[in-house]
Amino acid sequence: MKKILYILYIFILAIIVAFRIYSIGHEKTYHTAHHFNHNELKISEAYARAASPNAKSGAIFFIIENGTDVEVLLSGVKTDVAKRAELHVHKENKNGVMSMMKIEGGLKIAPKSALIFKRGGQHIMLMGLKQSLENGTIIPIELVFQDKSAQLKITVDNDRPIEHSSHKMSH
Ligand SMILES: [Cu+2]
Repeated sequence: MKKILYILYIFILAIIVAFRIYSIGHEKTYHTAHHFNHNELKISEAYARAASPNAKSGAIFFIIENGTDVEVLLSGVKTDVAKRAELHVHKENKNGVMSMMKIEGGLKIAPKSALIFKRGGQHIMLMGLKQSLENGTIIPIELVFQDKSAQLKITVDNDRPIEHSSHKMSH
């Protein structure tokens, strides 16, 4: 009888250990897949560009990840390098012509998710540039959220190729 209890005890212990190992493996997969810093907003792959050295407007692109558990509203952008900075999106009208328009009311970023600002998609538009956007120039911008703001320094990279749609979040 004692022997049976002993075997049962070992058996239960083995199940607990096996489950623990499984959980650890599972957790790891989750973290790698999401690549979030917990409770943070993260900006990556940021760059600015202009169509030509004399252009009066330019644009900024990046990926913004919301690692927090709450929805975040990106309500606007401030910068000293242009008269105006707006959140823009490219949209196709009913005649099939692509044009840009201002995103009214800001952009919501769901918890544990990301928004990609890219060429031909959402971008930050710089209108009325006060300086030319030469490669390597660093532009200070401020992203404005509901209750906080983030100061960023964005490098101009006019030679950056257009992002592929298969862009992966991990880097
Ligand atoms: Cu635009």
